[in-house]
Amino acid sequence: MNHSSPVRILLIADTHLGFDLPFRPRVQRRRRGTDFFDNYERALQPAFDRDVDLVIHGGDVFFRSKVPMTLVEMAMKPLIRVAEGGVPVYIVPGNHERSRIPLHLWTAHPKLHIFDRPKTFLCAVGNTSIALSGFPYARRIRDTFHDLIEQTGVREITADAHFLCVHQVVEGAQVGTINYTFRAGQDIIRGRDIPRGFVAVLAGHIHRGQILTQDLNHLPLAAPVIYPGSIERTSFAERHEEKGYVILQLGRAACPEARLTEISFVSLPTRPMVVITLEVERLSAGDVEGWLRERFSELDPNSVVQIKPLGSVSENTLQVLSAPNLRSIAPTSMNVSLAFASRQREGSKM
Ligand SMILES: [Mn+2]
Repeated sequence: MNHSSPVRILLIADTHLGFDLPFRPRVQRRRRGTDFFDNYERALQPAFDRDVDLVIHGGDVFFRSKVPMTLVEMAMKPLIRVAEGGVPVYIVPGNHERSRIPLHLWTAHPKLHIFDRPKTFLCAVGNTSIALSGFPYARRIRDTFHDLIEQTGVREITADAHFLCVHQVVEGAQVGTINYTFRAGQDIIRGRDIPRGFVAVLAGHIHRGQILTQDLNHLPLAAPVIYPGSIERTSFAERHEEKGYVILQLGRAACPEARLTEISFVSLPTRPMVVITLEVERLSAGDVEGWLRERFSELDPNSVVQIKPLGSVSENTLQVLSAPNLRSIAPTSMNVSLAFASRQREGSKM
């Protein structure tokens, strides 16, 4: 890219690699794990094509904190490819990395950078200098947020544009099918605590893509908080959400300071996710199977289906709903699971 081009940043987060991807599966069935890897590759395509200048991963690279080395290598490979192509990659360790990606390996490449502690990376794109400040996921951040920012050393660094990279909840963020809104809590950053001086806060952790521009009192934030969201649906609470990643464009036209000129959400393909409510008491055990077959036949064969029984389930019905039996009656292209109504708030698992 030449010097007058705007700076383009690819923001991806919550890739949850390893989700439904057992290396030694006990059961042969379609797995969703490949969907996550496919979208990971799709999201990084602009970086493979060198159509962006830098990549930021907002955290939760993996689906949990303990992962096999094979998976780490599978996750690294595309990022190394990006870095090898000359596009630097910056990773914020998320809660699933236990706030430290198991990745001594990952720092082996000079263009792969990890916020393994509060720090600020300086990066030059053409004649624009960009400072990326960040820190790994921190619990109980409400009272330590300012200190963590100070610890990044951001104040000692002069740049055309400063970004804050985090894996945290900011108040006002919404999740779930009921639009649950995060408000007060030890793990939630107050909107008014976002300091001036950043072009934007680039964030992972909230799986629904969204941009926050005001706090709970409708006062403008000092910088927009941009969540690209997860690249695939990690729970049924996300079933209505579009998935994707974000491309930011930073321009300097007629403006002494660089500012965002474009924020584009790019959608990624996802399989339909469907919840089937089974009113057990209205069907005899003998009818349940036929009723389910009928429901399955009405769905896109690539659906990811959850069956939610309502009412008390008899032993016979339970057998119909056993995992092997559900697999035998659903098309093999579907993923079918059973979930009993739970008291857990939808959307609470990130
Ligand atoms: Mn996550």
